[in-house]
Amino acid sequence: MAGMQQSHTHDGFMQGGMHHAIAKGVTLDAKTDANTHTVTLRIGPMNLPANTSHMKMPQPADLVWSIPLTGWLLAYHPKLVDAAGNSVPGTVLHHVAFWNENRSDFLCPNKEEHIFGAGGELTDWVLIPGFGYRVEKGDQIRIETMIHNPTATAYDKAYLEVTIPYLDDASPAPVKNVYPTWIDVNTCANSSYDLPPGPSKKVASVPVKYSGILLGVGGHMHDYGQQLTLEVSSSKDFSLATSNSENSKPQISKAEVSNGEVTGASKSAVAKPRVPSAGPSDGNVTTAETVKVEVKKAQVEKAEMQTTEPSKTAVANAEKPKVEAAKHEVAKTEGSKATKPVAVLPAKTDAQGHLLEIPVVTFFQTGGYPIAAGDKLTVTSAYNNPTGKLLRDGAMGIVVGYFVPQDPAALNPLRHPAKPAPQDTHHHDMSQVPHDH
Ligand SMILES: [Cu+2]
Repeated sequence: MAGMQQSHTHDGFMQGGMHHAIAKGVTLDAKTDANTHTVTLRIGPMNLPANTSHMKMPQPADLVWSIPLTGWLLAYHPKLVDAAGNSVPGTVLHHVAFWNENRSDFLCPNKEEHIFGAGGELTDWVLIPGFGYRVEKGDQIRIETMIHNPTATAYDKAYLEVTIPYLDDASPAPVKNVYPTWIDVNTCANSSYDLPPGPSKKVASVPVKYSGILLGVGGHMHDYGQQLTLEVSSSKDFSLATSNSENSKPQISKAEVSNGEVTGASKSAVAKPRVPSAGPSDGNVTTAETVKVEVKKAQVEKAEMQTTEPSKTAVANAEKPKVEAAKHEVAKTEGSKATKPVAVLPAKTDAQGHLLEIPVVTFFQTGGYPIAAGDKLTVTSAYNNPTGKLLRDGAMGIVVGYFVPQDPAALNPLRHPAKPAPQDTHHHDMSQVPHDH
C-alpha cells in the first residue's frame, strides 16, 4: 500500500546492526500551516504493550519527510499523544532521529547531517532568535523512530508529534545558519554501545575543522544515564584559540532547568568570541579561512570504555537537575593543548533509573562558546546500570549542539544529492514487511 512506498529502511546510525521486526501501519503525516509558519509531523499509530524492550517491540520503518519549503527550520517541539490527544509519557520513546539525506555531517562526514533527535527526555529544542537550520525544498529528511515500553501500562495508537516553526525565503527577517553538532561517545560509528553492569564511563574526542561558536548544547542518553560532559581542547598555537582560551570563562552556575529549557538565569559568562562573522548582531565576514570539505573518514580518537567510580557531580535523582560549572577552568593540559569544560549535563531519572530529562545549556545570550578549527571536542558519558547484567546496545552518549560557523559558506559543500532509496523488497526479509496491500 501507499504507506510502504514512502518508507524504506537503511541501516541507520541510531539502530544500525539491530534487527527489529517492523511495526505495521506506522505512517508519517506532515501538515504545513502557511499562516502560522508551522509544520506538524505526526508519526503513528504505534502500539506499545507494557513492559516490552525495544528488541521485542516491532519498530516503525524509516519514514521520509520531503521538505516543503526553502528557508529555515527554527525549533523542534516533540510530544507523545494517544489517538484522543491525551499525553503519553516520553519514556516510551527510545529515540527518534531526523537525518538530512542531502547533507553530510560536518564532524562525521560519513554520516548524514543529524538535524533533530529526542529520546525519553523529549528535549524541547527551543527557538534561538535569529538562527535557523537551512533547508531547501525537496530535501529528504529520514526519520528513524525506536520505541519501547518500560512501564506497566500499555498504550495503544500512540503518536509522536513534532511541531516545527519555520521561516521561508519570503520572510523579511534573515536568519543565520546554524548546524547541528553531534558529539558521540561512539565517535562516527553507530551510536549504541553495550552497557556494562554498575557504574561506567565512556569517553571520545572528535576534531573540529571549522571555527565558529556553539550556541547551546543538550544531550541524549538511555535509561540509567547519569551525566554527559563536553570539554574542548584548544591548541595554544592557533591564534584564535589562544586569544579565546585566555579570555573565555564559561561559568554555568546552577541554571534552573525544567522541561529541558533553561528557565533560571543562565550565567554562562563566556567571553565575547573573536569570531566576527558568527555573532548574532554582526553579519560582516572579515576572515575567510581555508576550508577543507573533503568527505573523508573523520579522524576520531577513541577512548577505551572503562569502569570507574560514579561521578560525584551526577545528580541523577535530584528533583531538579542543576547545571553546575566545572570547578576549574583548565582541567588538564596535554602538550600544547588546554582542556576546558564546556558543559555538564546531569540526567534526571526516576527511582528505577529510567531517563526523564537531560538539560539544555545555552550560550547564545553571551555571544556563544567559541570553537576554533583544530580544537578537539571531548564527550564523556557516565552511566550506572543497576540490573547486574550487561545490556547489549543499551547505551548512547551524545552531546548535541548548535554550531554557527565563522564563515557561513564553509559548510555549503556538505550538500549533495540524496542517495536513492534502496528497494525494500530486495533487501529485507519479507516476513518482516507488512503485506497489507
Ligand atoms: Cu538512543
